[in-house]
Amino acid sequence: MSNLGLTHKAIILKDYQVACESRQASILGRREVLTGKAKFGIFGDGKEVAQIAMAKVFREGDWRSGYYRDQTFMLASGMFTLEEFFAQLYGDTDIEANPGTGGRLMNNHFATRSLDAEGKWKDLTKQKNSSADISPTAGQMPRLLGLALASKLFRNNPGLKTCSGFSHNGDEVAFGTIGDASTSEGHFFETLNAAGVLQVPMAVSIWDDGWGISVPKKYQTTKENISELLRGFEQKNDEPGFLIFCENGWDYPALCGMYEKGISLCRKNHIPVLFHITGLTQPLGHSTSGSHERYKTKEQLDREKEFDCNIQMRKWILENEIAGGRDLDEIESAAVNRVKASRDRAWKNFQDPIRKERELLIQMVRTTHCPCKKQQP
Ligand SMILES: Cc1ncc(C[n+]2csc(CCOP(=O)(O)OP(=O)(O)O)c2C)c(N)n1
Repeated sequence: MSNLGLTHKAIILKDYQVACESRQASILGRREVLTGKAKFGIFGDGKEVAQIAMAKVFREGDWRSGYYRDQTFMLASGMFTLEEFFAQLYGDTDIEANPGTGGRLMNNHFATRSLDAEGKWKDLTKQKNSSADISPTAGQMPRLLGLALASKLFRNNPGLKTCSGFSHNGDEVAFGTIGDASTSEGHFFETLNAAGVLQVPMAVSIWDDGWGISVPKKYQTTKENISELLRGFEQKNDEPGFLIFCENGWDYPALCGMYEKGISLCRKNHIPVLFHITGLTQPLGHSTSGSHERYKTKEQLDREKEFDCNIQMRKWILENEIAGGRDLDEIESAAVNRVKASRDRAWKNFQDPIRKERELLIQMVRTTHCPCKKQQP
């Protein structure tokens, strides 16, 4: 059991609330796309609990370099709001509403702002940071290495000691995330090897749901087990290498304990860490462009329903008598309402400028003399 507040009922229930809100955001987000209000959706459903555990050890000054499944991590770490979730889904170009992308990136591509309105560096040690996601899978990996190397340089290079606003003695960890299929890319292996050689504070989480769109792991990963393949990178007998952890993606207390242990060693000793999170699911399938019922068997779909991380977390709370079924029902229905309200606010904000522009245009047409006006209804 970890020290990360798991004895406190309020913290556990708050975590469950975030998991439920994030799931509802995915469900409603998919609906927004399928009803034509947004163009494309790819979400973080099925990966909520592990990301909540990871967010507990993510500090001000740390960096994320990840991919489109990380919405729960972004919400739980406070780098992103539910309103921003919908604003980015709609492609809102208003940077107040959508500060992460300003509508210039694909949905669920996350970023925080490192510069202020005047273009000057903010104090990055006082905020949580995310570099901007890019769409080629595994493209986030080389940048992750660079972010981790920066910490090492800030710790070891005397010339950088006077440079303020970027690092506290290199105590910052670079957190990376990647899907299991994308670990087949060259960038992934090159980054891991370089991090092992350089011994940098890089923490990679692999969200393993067993699929790369419709391609199962057996066609993608030797032995169908990426952490087993990477055992050669593991630190042994004080030789430089990686710490490797493997945990089920639905085991909330174990995940919290694992991240606490792994990140404290990574931060203090600059040892790269790999977290292989297995047994994750995709309740809504890969993206709004497909339907996983077409390529997964009934047995697979049933297993995914049973081992859905949010359902397993609910079960754990009940079994450990942390809260009753009615309390959890209330959290779940409040999550539905909160997400709907956030969607409505984001939609209104997105529509308002369009509405105003349209009204202005109508007014202009009405007040301008137009020869064909009479023929118009
Ligand atoms: C370099 C590259 N090749 C192909 C794609 C198309 N693509 C987008 S997501 C994806 C599958 C990724 O699967 P995985 O890494 O397991 O992540 P998951 O979506 O399952 O979390 C593919 C092939 C891409 N975006 N970039």
